[in-house]
Amino acid sequence: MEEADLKLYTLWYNPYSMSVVWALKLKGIAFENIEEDRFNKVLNFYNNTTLFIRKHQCLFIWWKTNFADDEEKKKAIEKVQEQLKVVEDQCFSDEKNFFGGDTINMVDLAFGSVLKFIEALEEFNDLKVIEPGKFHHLHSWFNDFKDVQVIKENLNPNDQMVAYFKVVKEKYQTMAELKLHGFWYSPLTLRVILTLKLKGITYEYIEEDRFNKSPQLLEYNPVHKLTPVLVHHGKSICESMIIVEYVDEVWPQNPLVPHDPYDRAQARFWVAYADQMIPAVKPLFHIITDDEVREKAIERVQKHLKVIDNQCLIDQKFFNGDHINIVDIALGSVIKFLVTIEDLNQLKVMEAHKFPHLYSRFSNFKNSPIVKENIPNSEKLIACIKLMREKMYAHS
Ligand SMILES: N[C@@H](CCC(=O)N[C@@H](CS)C(=O)NCC(=O)O)C(=O)O
Repeated sequence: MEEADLKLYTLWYNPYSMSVVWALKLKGIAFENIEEDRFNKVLNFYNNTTLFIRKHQCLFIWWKTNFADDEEKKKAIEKVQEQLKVVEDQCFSDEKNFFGGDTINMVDLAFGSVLKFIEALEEFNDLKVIEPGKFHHLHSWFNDFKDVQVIKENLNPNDQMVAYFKVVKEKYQTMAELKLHGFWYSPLTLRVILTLKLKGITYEYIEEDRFNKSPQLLEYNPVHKLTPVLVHHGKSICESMIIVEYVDEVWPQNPLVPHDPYDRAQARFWVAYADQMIPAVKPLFHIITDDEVREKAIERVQKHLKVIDNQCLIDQKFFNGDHINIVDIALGSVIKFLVTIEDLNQLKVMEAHKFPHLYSRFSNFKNSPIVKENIPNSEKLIACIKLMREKMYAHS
């Protein structure tokens, strides 16, 4: 079989992935191994992890945290050992080396990957769980298993796994410290998501329901009761661009706000302009049946676009010059909203020939890697906005 015919998406340190990799290697099947990034797609990751936590709760606890005290540590070890004891007492027969007899089979692969994971966790947390005295059969079987040529050649080194566990732990700690409440389809939430992604910061994302906001959101933003809200160490920060600047100050890597005071003032001017443009864009969100009213609404937005095209984009520093900065984030999110509405309502507002600079800069912006990866999918967005609009009309 050609390598291109078979693709395997893995997390290299994960026991499930390990079992499948070993199975393919044992069969001598060529495959393309595509390594996934656990933290890149935070939402999916959470969904998947829920399953993982349920299945291997005790293992997961070890990985994620330090034990609060010795009692907790003891309990976690006991819980895993209870399960290992079942395997030790029930699964082995003296005549066979492996579950598969003389050669390994799928049971060996399944247990092997879990034991490998436990072994790395033992080192990571300085614990002893698979004690040879208590788990004689399991211990010697695992040594034989690791000695099988194909397994030996495809065994992740413990120090590499321990180093990765450390990274994961740190990321979880940041996630516990930093939470973002938002709507995935909102341009203002997008501002904050892009900022955090551009800085490479891990956070927990909490999707709010516009029609049934969480009590936490109402508590964190009691004044406006709007998203996005960032919660850092339990303290909330509201207003999208205030959040962007806050993040930029706390995590200075990949700076977004210009250092020079004059440039900074200019950047803030255009950020304010992007926000001032929103009330002009909003009416286009609705179905406007009167042609004259619709044309007037379009003209109003186009006046703003002209100003940006003529005044803001002359300066290469802004709107995707060398690096994305706060002006790109503020304007880019509003323009993304505008072009979505254009598609939704079949309007032509940001015409390339009328706003050539804006048109090409927005295209650079949306195609830059971090933006491309995190900007909502247009079709999904339009479907969602349509539904939301119906719901809003039904409520009013
Ligand atoms: N100026 C605020 C505006 C926030 C805002 O309007 N958020 C909208 C989402 S795009 C919201 O939460 N709407 C919910 C509602 O209106 O109840 C900011 O920049 O964060």
